Amino acid sequence: MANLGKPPDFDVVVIGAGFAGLGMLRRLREENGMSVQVYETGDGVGGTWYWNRYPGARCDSESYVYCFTFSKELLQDWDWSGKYPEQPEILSYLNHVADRFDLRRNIQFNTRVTSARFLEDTSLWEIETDQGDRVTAQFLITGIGCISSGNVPDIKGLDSFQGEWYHTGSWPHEKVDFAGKRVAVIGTGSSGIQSIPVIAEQAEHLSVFQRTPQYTVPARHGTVDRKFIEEKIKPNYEEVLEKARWSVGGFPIDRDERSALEVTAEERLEAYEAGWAEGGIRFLGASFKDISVDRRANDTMSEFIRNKIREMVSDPETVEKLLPTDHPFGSKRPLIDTNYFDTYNRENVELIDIRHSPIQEITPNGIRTEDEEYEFDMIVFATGFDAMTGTYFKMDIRGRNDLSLKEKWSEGPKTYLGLQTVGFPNMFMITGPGSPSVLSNMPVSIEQHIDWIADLLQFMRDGDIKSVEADENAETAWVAHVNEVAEPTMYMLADSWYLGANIPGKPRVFMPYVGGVGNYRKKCNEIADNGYEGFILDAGRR
Ligand code: N01
Repeated sequence: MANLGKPPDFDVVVIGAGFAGLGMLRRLREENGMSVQVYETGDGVGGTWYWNRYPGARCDSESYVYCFTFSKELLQDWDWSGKYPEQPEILSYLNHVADRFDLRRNIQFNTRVTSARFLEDTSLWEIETDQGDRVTAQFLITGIGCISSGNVPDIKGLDSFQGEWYHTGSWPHEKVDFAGKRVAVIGTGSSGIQSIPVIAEQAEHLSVFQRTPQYTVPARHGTVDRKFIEEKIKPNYEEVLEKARWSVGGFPIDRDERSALEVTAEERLEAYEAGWAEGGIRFLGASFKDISVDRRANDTMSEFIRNKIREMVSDPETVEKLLPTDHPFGSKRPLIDTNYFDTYNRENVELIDIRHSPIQEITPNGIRTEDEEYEFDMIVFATGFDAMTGTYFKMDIRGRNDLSLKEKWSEGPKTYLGLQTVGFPNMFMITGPGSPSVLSNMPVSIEQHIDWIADLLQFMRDGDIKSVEADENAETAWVAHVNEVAEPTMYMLADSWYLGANIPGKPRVFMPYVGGVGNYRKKCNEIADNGYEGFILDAGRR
């Protein structure tokens, strides 16, 4: 009761200084006039792009839409050099934003939030860090990323390995030298397929340990098309961005509104070939409308990609191992690569199928599978993340009645709009589970949440409202809706991290919202316009 009447140390504590944390800080400080403290584990800004420094790391969104949009000047001034932004350049961009908008003065680096507790008598949050901070704030906002808790599989013997080993998601800041080394890469998701071709060029020998063969589409990466940017994008930026905001995936592209099954086989092939030639999101996002919901339509695209693999890889045995046949295209995160399949034509690269001969243990000298023992100087784990919930559970977050978030979400995350969870008043999640988040171009979804949360905080301040909490019925209905829209899609037909399937023991629940960023934005706007329907706004506390 001692805190009653005492103002909090900050209006808002934000966790994380990636895209989400930086944007939230700027918006609340500059436009809402609030006091904000950001805590960040790393020694610099960047979030995902601070940690994921592995060779070949770049974003799958084309660079001109992978950015903040709050400043017209920033949009006009910043020039990306590549069609897809590369990790060092995204990190420079985020550092530029931090400097240009003077954000660092409210960020405490090298500081991990260890716990956050809701104090019911005052409706404040009390936040503790590993640096000994203990502060109070009216609001707690997480900008901790969706894929930020690295997963190093629990393989017997890792401690005994005498070489070097790394996880792609916490790559060293110093250069890792592959020259003359025998390298193993475990995992063929986005991080694996980006790093494998680059490591293959540098290492003496590379062995790729593949559990699930993947569909991947050429990125057609290269330098940015300046003429396109100067003539089509920069003069029309607002229009381009609006299109992205109201699209399905957060990209300003038009989907083919025909069914893959209503056109002739020749027309279909022509469309797939055109998309393949353009590459990346233009193959994935601009394709027929029913690829993600109709298995027969999907089969046409899946088979098209399998045929491309057959054409690109010369050794028939390797082709067989690489062909994805156990899940439809798009049921796992679609991948975009540069020279991935070509890499298997190199003399110094071999593919090891661990679906049929699983890894038994890591030995002092390498890796032993059921069939063979291999020697390595270096192991790279491209084995992904405990996505969407893992980073939340690393902190002890407790809401009303001392309820821990880990306990509340023990059967899978439950949220209202992916923004709040019942029992945790005044806490917001930027791109939390139950929002489009990882199924979209992230900055589009991040900025939508930033603006929506900041508008609500302003509404509360203007109306002298002290606390806000999602209503139980609204949350139950939203969780049911998230499941209902996911159910008929291809996403339910693979063991993916979207479903938590990559982490032993994790509940199998589809975590992001598949209804599209435009529909979702509309829903959030309507809820706000209706006086924040489904949220309990309380003027009484504090
Ligand atoms: O991780 P993943 P990621 N033994 O989970 C395998 C984003 N991202 O870091 O498929 C052996 O996708 C696992 O096998 P399987 C993007 O959203 C974006 O690559 O589960 N293998 C799989 O092959 C992405 O989806 C970008 O059977 C094991 C791989 O490791 C997300 O981050 C770039 C294993 C993990 O793939 C995660 O991507 C990078 C085990 N015990 C990342 N456990 C861009 O925008 C897992 N695997 C470009």
